[in-house]
Amino acid sequence: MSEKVRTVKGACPHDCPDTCAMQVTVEDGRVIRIQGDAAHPPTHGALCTKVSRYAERTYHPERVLHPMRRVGPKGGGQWQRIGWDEALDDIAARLRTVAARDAQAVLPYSYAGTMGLVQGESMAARFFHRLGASQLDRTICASAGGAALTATYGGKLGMHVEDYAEARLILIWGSNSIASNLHFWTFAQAAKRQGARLVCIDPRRTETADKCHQHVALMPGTDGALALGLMHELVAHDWLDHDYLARHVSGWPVLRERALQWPPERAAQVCGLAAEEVRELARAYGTTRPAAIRLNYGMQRAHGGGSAARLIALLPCLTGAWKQRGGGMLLSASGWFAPAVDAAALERPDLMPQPRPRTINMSTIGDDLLRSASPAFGPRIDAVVVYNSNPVAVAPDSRRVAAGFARDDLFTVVLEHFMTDTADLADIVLPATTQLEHLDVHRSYGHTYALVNQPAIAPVGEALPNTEIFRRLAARMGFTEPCFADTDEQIARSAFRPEWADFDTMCAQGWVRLPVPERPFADGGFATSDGKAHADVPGLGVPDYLPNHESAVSAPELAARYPLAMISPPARHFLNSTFVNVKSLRSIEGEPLLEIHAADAAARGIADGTMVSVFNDRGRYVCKAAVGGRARPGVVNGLGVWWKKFGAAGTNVNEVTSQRLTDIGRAPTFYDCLVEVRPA
Ligand SMILES: Nc1nc2c(c(=O)[nH]1)N[C@H]1C(S)=C(S)[C@@H](COP(=O)(O)OP(=O)(O)OC[C@H]3O[C@@H](n4cnc5c(=O)[nH]c(N)nc54)[C@H](O)[C@@H]3O)O[C@H]1N2
Ligand SMILES: Nc1nc2c(c(=O)[nH]1)N[C@H]1C(S)=C(S)[C@@H](COP(=O)(O)OP(=O)(O)OC[C@H]3O[C@@H](n4cnc5c(=O)[nH]c(N)nc54)[C@H](O)[C@@H]3O)O[C@H]1N2
Ligand SMILES: [Mo]
Repeated sequence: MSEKVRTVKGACPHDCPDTCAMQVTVEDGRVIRIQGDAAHPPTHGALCTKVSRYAERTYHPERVLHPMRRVGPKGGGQWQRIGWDEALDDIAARLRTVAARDAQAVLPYSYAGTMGLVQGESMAARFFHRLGASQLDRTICASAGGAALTATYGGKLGMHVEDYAEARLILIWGSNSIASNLHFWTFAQAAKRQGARLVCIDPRRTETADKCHQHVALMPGTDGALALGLMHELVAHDWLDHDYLARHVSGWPVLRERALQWPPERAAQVCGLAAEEVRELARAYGTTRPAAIRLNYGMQRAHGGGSAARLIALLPCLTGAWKQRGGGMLLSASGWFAPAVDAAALERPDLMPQPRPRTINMSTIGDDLLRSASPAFGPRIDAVVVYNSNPVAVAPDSRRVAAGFARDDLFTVVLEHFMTDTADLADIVLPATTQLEHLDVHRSYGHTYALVNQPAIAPVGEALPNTEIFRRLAARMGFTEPCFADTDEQIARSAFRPEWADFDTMCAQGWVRLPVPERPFADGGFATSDGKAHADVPGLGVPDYLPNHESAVSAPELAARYPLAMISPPARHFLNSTFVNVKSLRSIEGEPLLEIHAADAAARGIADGTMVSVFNDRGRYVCKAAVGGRARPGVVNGLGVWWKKFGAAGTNVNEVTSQRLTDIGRAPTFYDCLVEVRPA
């Protein structure tokens, strides 16, 4: 190694349960290699295909390198390079004008482009709180499942990912783990080598389903019915842990009555399965120890998604699976970080005016940008500041989202690495640093380690970290509170309470394991007020199966016109809409595809490779058909999330998805979507 070569400790910033520890090799100020940290147990030295190419993204020739102002019509693609001072003066002046009427007319729009606690909602949140801007309800991904876990366990808590290696049965439920949770898959593989049985519960025959012993291909949005069918069998065969139920579960008698109404035949009929599949699955789950469930967010993107997640979260409480290492379930581990992260210090909600500003749900941004002022809604949205998100591509019903962002009287600022579909509709685009260029600290929603990310290189071009952009804006707005002068290191140091994750230890090692107990619920001890898992929840009752908004049961007239149920799960080589513009990854994915079963294709005169139009009352998506075994009859899979400008006719899959929300958690229902398909 030359003397100019050094290794920097990093963390993967992406919205993925794995939050890997990275080793970044820098030579002469340039990143030459990115590897997984072999010492970090969940990462065990391996990165996914996407992030091992992160340097290609950072040094991409199309990086936004300096601030730009729109010239010509909105969306016209004409930009003028401007200096930082001019850009920030301009933005401050515009925000001040809007805020002089009503600061709630300003809306921040952000999600998890980076999951970092520093470059996420620290300085940005302080800024918008102090301004009195509308608050954003960040629901686009996980809030139905999150509400379900909180109702059931008292928090977003679950198994240690490492413990799946000890399981004898793993239900991989609503998760394409090989694509979206690769480091869990490694532990599942270890269990498989020891003789464990792997079952995949997913409407799509995913690459993960290919590698499991059994694939239960249920209809989208029917997981609640399947869980109730399983419970029926657990009761009927007495595969229950009565002691665990008596001591650690509240509301079981009512749930038991409900479960008894769901014999396997009824569940199978709703799910589009054979009764024998339900019976067999129940037998395996009821009689194998340890038994683990890896639930993922795919199953909660439908009307009844929250109730279904509550039912599934209760399964290990019925069988006492929590007692064994390698038993239990995991949807999210992020709640383990709740006591460790000092969110109030990071985000300073105390800076908000009283009464607190209204809240806008990010999942209904399409409608909300098009709404006029009213007593119920409050002021029209006049300014949006987007960072860490690409709503024009990822938010549902995107024809309306794009129409909203195209409003001439809307002032839009986008902090980005690239000219995304959203940046295309901005008034001002500001260049943001990538993970290789800034400091951050991270928690995870799939393991229990806190991580640090040291900057490896100087910012590319004139890019600045999100924090610095909001710091400079705050100064221009005249915000003089001392928190607006905090450096990134001060913010990073204050993010974790030192007794949970000491910053200096994190810097030395790269990561720190939180002191989360082994077999956390072996003897109850849930995070609810009474320490029990709750089947019956005040205000919610006992969970039930709720059919999709868009199904033959709930909307027969709609189902007659649009008979196919569409889901739009992530493509393996993209991360939501991130990486779509990285050529090497895009060439692996090829082009936007709609997977369709041979019988459904034949009935419509569609062959493999036919360009098709996927449509409903909301819009129309044009892409290529992939006829084959990945789609079950009655279901089409539109893999996401492509940038519209890379799609045929400038469309992507969200043209057809709806803004309706889930039963609990106010989340989107991307996978509750009826369509029809025709050759284009
Ligand atoms: N490579 C890659 N990794 C990712 C992402 C990505 O885009 N690409 N996204 C990241 C994000 S933001 C998240 S939230 C996480 C988790 O994101 P998830 O969306 O949970 O990710 P997957 O596990 O890939 O996909 C969900 C699976 O659920 C299935 N599914 C769809 N509808 C249903 C249903 O009704 N019932 C059941 N049982 N299954 C259903 C889909 O077919 C798919 O295989 O992954 C993260 N990791
Ligand atoms: N149809 C359909 N739609 C979906 C889904 C689906 O399964 N089907 N999945 C949904 C889910 S689970 C999620 S989580 C959402 C995700 O939606 P988003 O959170 O919007 O995720 P991305 O599309 O990856 O966009 C993140 C953007 O942040 C930018 N970014 C990254 N780091 C930084 C930074 O440090 N600073 C700044 N300023 N920008 C940065 C990236 O360049 C990228 O353009 O999409 C949802 N949309
Ligand atoms: Mo997500």
